[in-house]
Amino acid sequence: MPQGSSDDAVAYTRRGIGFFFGYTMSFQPFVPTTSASQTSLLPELSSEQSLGSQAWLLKGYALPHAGAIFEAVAHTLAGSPLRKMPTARGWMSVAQSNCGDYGWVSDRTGYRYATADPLTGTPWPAMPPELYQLAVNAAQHAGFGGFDPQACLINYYEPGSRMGLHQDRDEADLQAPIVSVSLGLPAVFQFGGLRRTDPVQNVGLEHGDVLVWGGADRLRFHGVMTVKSASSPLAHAHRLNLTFRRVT
Ligand code: MD3
Ligand code: FE
Repeated sequence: MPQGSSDDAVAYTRRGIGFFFGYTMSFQPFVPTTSASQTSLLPELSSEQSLGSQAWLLKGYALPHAGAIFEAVAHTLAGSPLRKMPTARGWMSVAQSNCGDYGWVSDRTGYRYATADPLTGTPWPAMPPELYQLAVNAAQHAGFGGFDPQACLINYYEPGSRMGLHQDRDEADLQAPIVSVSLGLPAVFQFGGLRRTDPVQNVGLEHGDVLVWGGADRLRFHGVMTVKSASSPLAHAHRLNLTFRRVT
């Protein structure tokens, strides 16, 4: 058994179960309705916005697939439940899990990718083909042909959850694209520069939005401001974000 894992497993389990049931109750299938705050309900109205030379916001790109994504994610969470991971100094604010050949994990000793879930001791659930294909297609759409993701990190934000400014640099190829899919409650994404102190651009992320970035923009600092329990016209109580990565 890896060092420190018995304590962590208890915490994982206590928190994991609550989050898992929270998840099943709050992501029911829904029928979108038009509203002023939701600008991209129609797939044919999805648009691309350039955030950097190799960073793209594909507004509404995942909307036609939202139901299938929720189903696929619920399926993988049945094998590896959501849990708040320990960090060197406390706990992640966001509940997380993974699917695919590798999963991002944090514990008291640091961050890394692992082929097995420390909570279950078994490999992460396979990446569902519809999630894999969505990520490959979105990458292609943004100019990154041949993307072959190995990891899908599932980030689950309850109101009050946030993700502080950080860089993603645990992967072998720091030019390879990352694809992120946002569903549920809206959030304000912070898109910074290559230094922590560089000014940040605030970008609203809504249900169905997809971000793709790589190359020169890959090491930009970024974060997610505290998610609000929105007066969202959609019946979502949480925010779900999926990030697809090449790890090795
Ligand atoms: C732009 N997740 O899991 S995804 C993460 O919404 C993470 O849960 C956030 O940051 C979330 O590591 C943001 C969008 C994103 C991720 C990484 C980037 C955009 C990025 C790295 C560089 C530039
Ligand atoms: Fe990140």
